Amino acid sequence: MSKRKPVFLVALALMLVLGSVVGARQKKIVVGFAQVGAESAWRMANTESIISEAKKRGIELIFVDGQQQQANQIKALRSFIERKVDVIGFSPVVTTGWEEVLEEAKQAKIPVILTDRGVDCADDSLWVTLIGSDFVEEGRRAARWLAEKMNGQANIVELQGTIGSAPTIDRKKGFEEVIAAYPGMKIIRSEIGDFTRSKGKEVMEEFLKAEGNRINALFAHNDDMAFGAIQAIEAYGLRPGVDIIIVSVDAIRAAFEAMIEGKLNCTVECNPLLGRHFFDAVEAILAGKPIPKRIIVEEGIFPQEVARDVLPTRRY
Ligand code: GYE
Repeated sequence: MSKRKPVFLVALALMLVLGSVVGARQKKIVVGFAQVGAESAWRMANTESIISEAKKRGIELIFVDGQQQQANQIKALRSFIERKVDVIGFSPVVTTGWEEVLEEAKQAKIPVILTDRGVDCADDSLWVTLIGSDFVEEGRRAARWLAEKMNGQANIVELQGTIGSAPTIDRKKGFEEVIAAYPGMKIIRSEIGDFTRSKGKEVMEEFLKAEGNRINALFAHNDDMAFGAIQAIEAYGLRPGVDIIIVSVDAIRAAFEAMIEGKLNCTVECNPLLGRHFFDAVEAILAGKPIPKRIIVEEGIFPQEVARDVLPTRRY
C-alpha cells in the first residue's frame, strides 16, 4: 500500500498540470470593440471584417456601434473596462477628447488598439498601436490624379467627411498640399458632408446653387458622399463624370459600378478589411510579443479606365 503512494501522487500531480493547461487553453479571449457607426459602405465592410475574424478565431467580441457620437463610444469603453475585457479595440470618431477614458483603461491595465482612425493626444502610451490607412497619402493621391486629369486647371468643390475626424483632417491636408503647386487649381467651396450619401447630396445641392456651372471638379472624402453628389448634379441638369469630374476615396464596389456608368472618374483605395490585422495584434499583445506602434495597410488608386477589369476582384 505504502509503496503505491508515490505513483498515485505523481499521477495526481500530472492530472492537475494537464487540467490547468487545458483550462488555460479554453479560457476565451474577450475583446471589446467600439465602432464609429454605420455611416458608409466602407464602415459596413469594416464591421463585417472585425466580426467575422473574431468568429473565425473563437474570440468573444463585444461589439458596440457608436452611431457617430463620441459620447456613445466613451460609454462603451467604460463598459469594457468594467467588464475587464482582455483588449479594447476602437475606431475614434474624432481625434480629440480621449485622454481621460484612455487613462482609465491604462489604470485597469487593459491594452487599447486603435483601428482605422487615430487620436490626437500627447501621451502615446495610452494605446499600443494604430492599424489602418495613411489618410494624408490618400488625399495626395486624389489631388495628383485630379491635377493631371484637369491639366492643372480646376474650380474644385470639396465634400469633407466628419468634422474633427482623422480621415477628414488628413485627406484635406494631403489634397491641399499637392494642389498648392498648381496655381490654376482652386477649392472654391468646402463643407462637411459627414461621410453619408444624404449629406453629400444636400451639400452638393448648396454648392450648385451658389456656384452653378463654375464648378468643374469635385473631391469627395468618401464614395458614399460622391454618390449623393452625383444625384444632386443630375437633378441640377449637369452630367456627373463629364461636366463635373469626380474623385472620391474608399474604392467600394459601387464606386466601380459608377465608374463603368461614367458618373465617377476615379476612386482612391482605403482598405476596410482590418479584421485580420486587428486580431493578429490582439493575440500578439496577449502573448507578450512586441508590435509596431503603427501598422499601415497597402492601398492603390483606380481610375475609370480600369473599373471594368477590376470590379470582379473587389471584395467590398
Ligand atoms: O473613408 C468613410 C468612413 O475612417 C477611413 O470612414 C474611414 C472613413 C471612410 O465613413 O467611408
